[in-house]
Amino acid sequence: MAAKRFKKVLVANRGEIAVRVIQGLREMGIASVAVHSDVDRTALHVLMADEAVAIGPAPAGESYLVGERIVAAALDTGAEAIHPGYGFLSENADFADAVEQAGLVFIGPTARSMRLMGDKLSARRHMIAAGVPVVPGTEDAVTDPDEAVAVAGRIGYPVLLKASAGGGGKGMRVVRSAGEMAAALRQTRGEAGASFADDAVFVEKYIEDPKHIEVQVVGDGRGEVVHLFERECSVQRRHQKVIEESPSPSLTPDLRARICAAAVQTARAVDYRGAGTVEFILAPDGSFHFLEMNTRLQVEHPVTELVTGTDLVRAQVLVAQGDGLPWRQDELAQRGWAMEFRLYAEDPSRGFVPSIGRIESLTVPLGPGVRLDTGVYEGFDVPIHYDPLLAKLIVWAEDRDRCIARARRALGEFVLHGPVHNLPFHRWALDQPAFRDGSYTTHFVADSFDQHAWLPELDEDARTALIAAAALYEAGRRSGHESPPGSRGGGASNWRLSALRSMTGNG
Ligand code: MV4
Repeated sequence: MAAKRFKKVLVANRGEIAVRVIQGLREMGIASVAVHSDVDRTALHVLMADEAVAIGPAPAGESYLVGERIVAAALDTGAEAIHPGYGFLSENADFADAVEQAGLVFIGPTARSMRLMGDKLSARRHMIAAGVPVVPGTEDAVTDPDEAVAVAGRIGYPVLLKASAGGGGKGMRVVRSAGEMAAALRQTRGEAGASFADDAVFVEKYIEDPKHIEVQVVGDGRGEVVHLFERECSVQRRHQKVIEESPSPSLTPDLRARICAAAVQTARAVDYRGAGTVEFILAPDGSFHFLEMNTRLQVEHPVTELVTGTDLVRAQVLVAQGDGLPWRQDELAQRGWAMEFRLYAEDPSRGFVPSIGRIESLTVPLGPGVRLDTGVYEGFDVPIHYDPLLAKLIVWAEDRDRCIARARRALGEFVLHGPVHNLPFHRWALDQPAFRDGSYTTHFVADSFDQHAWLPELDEDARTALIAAAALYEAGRRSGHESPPGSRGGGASNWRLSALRSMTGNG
């Protein structure tokens, strides 16, 4: 295939990923077209792109998810290709078809790969046929509770009921005994039918306390596939990843080689084109199983870029142009260690509810080994309509200990005023023993993070002032009650806690 160099590409996304793609295009000498909703008129991706097209009102369903408007914007501006980023239309096979039917190039996999991997049962069947290890379970949808009980009897409890059309942790239910099966199956099918218009549910062995390991792959669509090693993504909260790192602290060289080979086998089995990620679950006994394949560039791709010294957006563009892969497998290696900290506008002390508002001040750490992929700037009003991800801090160092030290330094220098955010959560996570020694699993946040016992850290002066103020307040209150300070049980630590909580708004 003769390579056709793109001159202009439309970026069908917003926020930090749209900025990242625009930067990659610019480095390749390719002009960029941004699209934006009404509230995003002054968003960073719009300011950075060479051109911008308004595509509708704030709700994503009326703008970023309207495929026809995006295709029309590309045709109107003379763009030759569309980069979908992640989320929105990135894994929508009908959109990929519409892009190609308009004579444009979709920078991503074929619609066929997206359909095949978008359905979990179909992905499972393909992987079984390709010889990739999958979690023990059924190859077909299960509707009869007696059949589900028979399967569970064979593979052993607990089992997991999974909706074939589910994703991101939706449509899953753990079943621990035969007595729970009928009701659980009915509920999971009902929810799947209502949420995904597809009530197909299958049974899998439930792996307790797993690690989430994923492998970055890039294919040329003609059978050639390379992997760029793994990312460990077990620091997550309700299926939303918060910290990712590469390499995984849990893989031996042998296990790494086997997981990466299974990922390549997965991608080859579908003649994969472009960048994709194969997700595995790693059980405490060291066995690993295919879970699903994400047919897009992922949020956490920068940790792979830093550890392998590559540019995945450039690779996506080259493959889409028909240039083939930019590297051979033997040119790729992991060097050093990288971690990504997702900066969300959400409040860790209030169940991580999203927060909005103007970015009042922003001091970015930078310095050696620090990268910031951001979608915001000082003065920008964070809209309520989209994902609360503001930016990603990615840190690289020669080994894991130095990476943690550098991350602590960078997170300590980072100042953001405006929306409530999770920087204090990251500083907390870095100090947890299970994180520091790399033993953390997908249950880490749920098991270790207690929002009610958690005090966001204060600097020393603020802490001293608060404790002094609380002591004075308490002494005054107690003298009014005729009881000397400290005469009631647990006094000192209790008042200190409650005073700190009320004064930091961390009740
Ligand atoms: C599992 C599992 C345990 N056993 N499957 C969650 C989202 C989807 N990608 C698959 N997920 C899981 N599937 C079996 N058979 C545990 C999870 C899971 C999980 C997986 C990856 C990352 C974080 C997770 C958090 C909770 C549960």
